[in-house]
Order: sequence, then structure tokens, then C-alpha cells
Amino acid sequence: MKLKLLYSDLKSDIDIIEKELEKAVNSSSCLINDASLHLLQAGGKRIRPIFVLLGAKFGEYDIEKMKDVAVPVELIHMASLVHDDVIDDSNMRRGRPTVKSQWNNRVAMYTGDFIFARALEYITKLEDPLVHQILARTMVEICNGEVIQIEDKFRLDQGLKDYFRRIKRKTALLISSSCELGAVAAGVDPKTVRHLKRFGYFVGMSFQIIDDVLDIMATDKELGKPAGSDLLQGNITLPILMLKDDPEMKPYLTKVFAGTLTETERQNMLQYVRKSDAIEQANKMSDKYLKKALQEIDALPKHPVKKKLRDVALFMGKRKF
Ligand code: 2DE
Ligand code: MG
Ligand code: MG
Ligand code: MG
Ligand code: MG
Repeated sequence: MKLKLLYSDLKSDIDIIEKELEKAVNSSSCLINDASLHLLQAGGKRIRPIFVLLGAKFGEYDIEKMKDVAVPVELIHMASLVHDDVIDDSNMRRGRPTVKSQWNNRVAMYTGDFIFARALEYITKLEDPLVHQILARTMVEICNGEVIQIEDKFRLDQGLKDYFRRIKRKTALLISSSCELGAVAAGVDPKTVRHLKRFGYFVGMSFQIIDDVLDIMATDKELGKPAGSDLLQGNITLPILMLKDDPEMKPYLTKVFAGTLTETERQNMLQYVRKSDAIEQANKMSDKYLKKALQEIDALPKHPVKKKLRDVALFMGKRKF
């Protein structure tokens, strides 16, 4: 199923958010304008704004108000990616050159900063300290996660706990907060907010595991970057973690860490991982989180939007790329 079909009845609200995002990245500097628009026009699934809207449906839904929550959430996601591509030295994203590669690191740093600042401008339109606190806390934790991820790079003496800690911070938290923020801003009762927040967390975990599996399983073309990029950057994802003591995998890992892996060896290594049962194990782990997400939906009060939440969660947990 296409994601577009899933939220067809949210279409006009998503269009409003899309227009607002364009306005939001507008800057008096041509350079920042171009760089921000470059990123915005590369698209993206706009998953986080969708979750803001879906969370808000449990309360007093007003798109004019929700837009001031959904826009900053997506802006924070965008800004973090611009900075992330500097940290990860990534040249391609969503099939396009990244800001840091199209321009340079310096432009990427201040474009990201500008987008962050815009996000704050939007969120403070809502005069609710709880909303500000949730967003600020999330940003702090995402930053902590980035530092942890840098510390964990190229380290094989790590376990599942380290991996889950990283993906929680880099992905699950912002998705969880999106659900939570939409609901809080719409005045939803605390118990429902709690279930929505947990739902977002589980969906986010499931989603990132799939993302990490796809980094190995999908083609360079589908990914818009070389398959296996995570590992080449030193990020030990779940499938790799499961193979870290595998005797056939070891020589590849040694070469990756030494930076001497040839293109042929990259292909062979990918073939090896693809055929291993690490992929199936990782997919199972993703399904486990997806199941927990669906249980949170069951615990939510009766509402037609529950079906939507289920559809989006299933889409995210089953996407092919
Ligand atoms: C994407 O992870 C990274 C997300 C978080 C980046 C956070 C930064 C700190 P990946 P891909 C840079 C600043 C952020 C704040 C304050 C929110 O694994 O494969 O690198 O998409 O993902 O590059
Ligand atoms: Mg990255
Ligand atoms: Mg990164
Ligand atoms: Mg990835
Ligand atoms: Mg990604």
C-alpha cells in the first residue's frame, strides 16, 4: 500500500503543512533559501507531521494550531539531517546530493542552525510550557544520542543494549514526541497521551530496525547511496551486531575498520550478510516492536483514527525502501 493512500483524508491538512514548511525555510539569505529548499524538495515521508495530526485527532483537532506543532517537528528532523550528513560525511540523501556536498560543510552548519531556529519560532507560538519542554527534552536527548553513536563507532565490544540506546535517540524519540505533542496540544487526557507516546516509541524502534536492514538489503539505487553505508561509516547496526563474532564476517569487518575494503569485497560482504539469518532475526525484532505498537493502539479509547494509526504503523514496519 502506498503511504499516500493511507492518509488520503488528511491530504488537505498535509498540503497546508507542506506550504507552511516552504514558508518556514524562507530566509533573507539566498544561500540559506536555496540550501533549505533543496532539502525540502527532496521530499520525505513527512511521517512525523502525520503522527502529530493523528495524535491530535484524539482531542480538539484544529489544523491551524496543529500546524504550529507539525511544522517545527518536521523542521527539527530536517535540520538534524543536514547536520547529520556533515557528521557522517554523507554525500547523498533521498537520491540527491546533500547540502554539505552540493555546497560545503559550513553552509550545511548554518542552514541546519537556521532551520532549528525557525522550529523554535514556530513552537513558541503555542503558549504551553509542556509543549516546549517536550520538544526541548527531545532535542537534548537526540544530541546525546549522536555523541553516544560517535563513541560507539567501529567498536565491536558492544551489545544489543548499546544498539537499542542509539536507535531510540536517533529515531524513536522524535516519532514518540510527535505523537505526544499533537495530543498534548489538542488537550488529550494524560492516559491517552501516554499510550500515544509509547505507540510512537515502539513504531520508531521498529522503523529504525527496518531502516538498518534496508541499508544492507536494498540496492544502491533504491537507497540513493551505497548499500552498507552504515557499516562503512562505522555504525554497527543490528544485523552486523549479530554477525560480529561470525568467522566468515570477521575478515570483512577488519578491512572495513582499517578502511581497506575493496568494492568487490563490499559486494561479497553484502551478499554474505544478506544470506545470513541475521536479517531474519533483525526483521523479527522489528516485528516485535511493531506488535507492541499495535498493543498500544488497542489500549487507546475507541476512535476511528485508530485504524489510521494501525495502517501507518504497519506501513512503516513493512516498507521495502
Ligand atoms: C540520522 O541517523 C540522525 C539523526 C539525528 C542527528 C542529530 C544531530 C544532532 P543516521 P541516515 C546531528 C542535532 C539534532 C538535534 C538537536 C535534533 O543513521 O542514514 O545517520 O538517514 O541516518 O543518515
Ligand atoms: Mg547519517
Ligand atoms: Mg548519523
Ligand atoms: Mg539509515
Ligand atoms: Mg534514514
